[in-house]
Amino acid sequence: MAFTVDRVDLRVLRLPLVRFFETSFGRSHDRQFVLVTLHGEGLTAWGECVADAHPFYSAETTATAWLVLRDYLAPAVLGRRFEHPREVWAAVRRVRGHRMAKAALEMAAWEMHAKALGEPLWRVLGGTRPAIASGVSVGIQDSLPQLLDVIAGELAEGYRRIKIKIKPGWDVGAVEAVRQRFGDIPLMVDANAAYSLADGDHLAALDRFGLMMIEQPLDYEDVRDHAALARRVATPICLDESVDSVGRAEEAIALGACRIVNIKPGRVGGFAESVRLHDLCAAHAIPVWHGGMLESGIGRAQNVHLASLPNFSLPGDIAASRRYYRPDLVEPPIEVGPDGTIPVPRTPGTGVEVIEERVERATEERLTLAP
Ligand code: OSB
Ligand code: MG
Repeated sequence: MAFTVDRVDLRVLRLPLVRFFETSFGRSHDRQFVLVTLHGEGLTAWGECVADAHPFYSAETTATAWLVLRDYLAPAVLGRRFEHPREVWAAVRRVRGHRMAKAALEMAAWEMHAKALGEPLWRVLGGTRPAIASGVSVGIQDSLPQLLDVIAGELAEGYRRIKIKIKPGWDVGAVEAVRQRFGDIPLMVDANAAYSLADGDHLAALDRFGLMMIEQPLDYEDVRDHAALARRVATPICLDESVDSVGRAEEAIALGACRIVNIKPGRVGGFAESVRLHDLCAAHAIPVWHGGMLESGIGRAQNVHLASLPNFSLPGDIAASRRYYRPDLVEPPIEVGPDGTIPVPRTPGTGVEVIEERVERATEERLTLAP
């Protein structure tokens, strides 16, 4: 449904994590992010930018997202009438890159569109599943016994698959310990680009553990090297960081660099690009799953809707609010049932309410933009 954006609020929020989260690129104890609020048609819609305070996962940071949203993206949509949220991507096309900043704005526009229509977000995105299968991403721990304790807790919660973060020195031994203790659970690893092709033999040593996949073993630009690695390891390779656009995914698939793709709407520039990526993968029989960026309930609730599209056939990294933030910024919080699934809300919009007083408390900086 057509909508006009009358006002854009930008905020920088910081939330402490319930427990630290460590990947091959470092340990975090809190999450800083830009929150976009769109006002129009008497409605409020939200977009959480997944860029972090540091440029370790992506070149974008909260500071770059703030600048680009303030000076270029918000001005490109303010006061403009959109017939459909798909038009937002074209409206910001002149700005190169900055896909996470664009995504925050674009995803908010989809939420506004759904709310204006009185439809749940999944319906306007093309979702079909009534519930999504939930997995967890378990960070690098201080010791193997600690890793096993954390995983035991997650399995008791009902999660459908376990992903552990790996890096050189925390890989084969960790996987071996997990297999020994928990047997044949659905298990995968994520290296966040910590290896190079020279580590091919070492990564092939993971083959004997029957992992679902190895996520992003090599560097961001090394699509060709991933294709070479895929010929040396039996475990399927999944790409995360390398797939920053639909075009890059087309190349990766053509080269045989991946058999599975992780979709994060923030990484590719929003929902329209995510749906295109989802459809491209489906056309090539490449299953996808929904990644996570330690989102608050605002971003997490939107992710649940996208993950209900048909080719999201593997459990993703969308887990319960309480693993991350207590309290979360939304009510009701995102919860995982004993069967390891999250229901996809059937009420208009996202199905969650943003608790503005909690947003206010977490706000470090704010700015209101009007035409
Ligand atoms: O590589 O998937 C990743 C978190 C931050 C940055 C990158 C990644 C992750 C996760 C956490 O794995 C997923 C989540 O629980 O939100
Ligand atoms: Mg990843």
